[in-house]
Amino acid sequence: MISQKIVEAINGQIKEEFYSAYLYLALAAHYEAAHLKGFYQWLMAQYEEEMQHAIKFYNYLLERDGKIELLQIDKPPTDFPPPHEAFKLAYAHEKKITGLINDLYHLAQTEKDPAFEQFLRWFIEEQVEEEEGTLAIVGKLEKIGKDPTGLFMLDGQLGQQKEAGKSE
Ligand code: OFO
Repeated sequence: MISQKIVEAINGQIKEEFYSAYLYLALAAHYEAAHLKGFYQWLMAQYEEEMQHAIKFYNYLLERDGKIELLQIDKPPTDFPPPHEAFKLAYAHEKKITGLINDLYHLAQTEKDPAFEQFLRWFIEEQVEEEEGTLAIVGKLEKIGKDPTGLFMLDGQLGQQKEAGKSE
C-alpha cells in the first residue's frame, strides 16, 4: 500500500528527471555548436542516464500499484553562457535534484514506508556521484578559463571518459 502523498511525489520526481534529461540535451546542443564533441558526448550520455532515472521511478510506481500521472515538463533554457561557464548550470541542477531526493526520503520516513526508503537509497548514492562528476568538470573549467587549448584538451578527455563508460 502506497500513500497518495508518495504517489504524487513520485509523479513529480518523474517530471524532474525528464527535465534533467531535457537540460542535458539542451546543454549538449550548446557544446556541440561550439565544436566541443567530447562535452557533447558526455552530456548525451548524461541525458540517457536521466531518462533511465525517470523510468526507474515510473516502473517503481507501477510496481507499487500507484497511478502514473505524467506532468508537463518545463522548458530548459535556450541561451547559455559560454562553454567555460555553462557547466555550472549542470552542477547547480544536480544540487537541486539532491535536495528533491532528500525530501522524498524524508517523506518516506514520515509516511512510514520502508520499501520506498529502500528504493531511494540507490538515488541517494547516485546523487553523490552526479554532484561529484559535474563539480569536477566545473573545477577544471574554472582553472582553464578562456584558454582554448585547455578547453580542447578537456574536451578530448571527456569524450574518452564516456567511451570508456565512466561517469565523470
Ligand atoms: Fe537524475 O540525477 Fe542528475 O539530475
